[in-house]
Amino acid sequence: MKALILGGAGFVGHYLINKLRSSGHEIYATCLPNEQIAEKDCEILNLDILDKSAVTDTLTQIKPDCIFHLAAQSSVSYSWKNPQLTVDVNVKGTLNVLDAMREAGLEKTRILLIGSGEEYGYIREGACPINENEPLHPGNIYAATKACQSMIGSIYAKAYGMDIVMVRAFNHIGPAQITQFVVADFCNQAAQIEKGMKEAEIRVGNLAVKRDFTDVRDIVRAYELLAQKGVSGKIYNVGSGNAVLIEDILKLIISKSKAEISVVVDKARLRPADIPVIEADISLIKADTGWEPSIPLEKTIEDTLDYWRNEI
Ligand code: A2R
Repeated sequence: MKALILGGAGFVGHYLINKLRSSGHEIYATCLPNEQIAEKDCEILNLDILDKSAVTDTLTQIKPDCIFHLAAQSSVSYSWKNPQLTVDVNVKGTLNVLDAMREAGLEKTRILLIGSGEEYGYIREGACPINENEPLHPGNIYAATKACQSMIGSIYAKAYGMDIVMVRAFNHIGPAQITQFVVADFCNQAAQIEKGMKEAEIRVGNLAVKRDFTDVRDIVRAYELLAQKGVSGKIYNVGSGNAVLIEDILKLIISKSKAEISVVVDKARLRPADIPVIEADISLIKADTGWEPSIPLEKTIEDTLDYWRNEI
């Protein structure tokens, strides 16, 4: 398969390139002009998805068999600071990609639109683990843009017969994730404390929420399977199916650390609004592809801590 990864320089892009390469696929990956993709054995192109004619040119030139659309403004906290850019990239950018596919005659090419478990937002009581048919009540700007992306994907699949598979990925974690995300942030702080580079306290935001964490290496395996076996027009949750308190994750990180660490609440890390629990029902992806997560949380935390120990 000739695979095109849009947004290949990001956290997931790195793992997806490696996964698809190990499966023997031919890979093209795009990144913004100011970004770099370290992987060899794949064709790298510069592309800003806000430049629609450039997207059309890229698709016409490559004619991929499958597109993985990862390009996004992917941070919830940054979406509060820059809602305009978040809407531009995540909504207009996705429309550019879908319209460019039509212009390039690629309606029958499969595309995975990567959305988020955040789309469900304020989940009604008793709805967790949440399945794909639940109504969406996004609670932040990022979530609203991803909900919009999945709605546009459903509309284009129906209206134009396009081969679109939509994904709602719940929190994914692992080595090399940037520290805007909670687990990477805590592991980075713990590693700095171990090296005596910082006072022995981890600064935290809201610890009382529960999220559904999956190792990024399991996530990209799910994307490959969805590219092969997902049903066009369907939306799939990708997650662990098991929500964990952020506080328990922090305790796990501290228990794996070699230093004595205390915890301090930092008001700057609290968000304007937080959803209390998000947990995925993953029965649909299991039924259609056979996928389920295989890497335990403890192993992901150990690997992420090791990554930061080597990195700093
Ligand atoms: O924001 P940057 O400079 O880190 O670049 C991100 C890139 N990106 C774009 N690519 C093309 N055209 C744009 N206008 C544009 N704006 C941003 O997409 C970044 O390199 C990549 C997305 O990667 P990450 O931010 O690391 O997200 P991650 O964790 O790999 O998630 C992949 C997908 C995203 O759609 C998430 O919203 C979803 O999975 O959870």
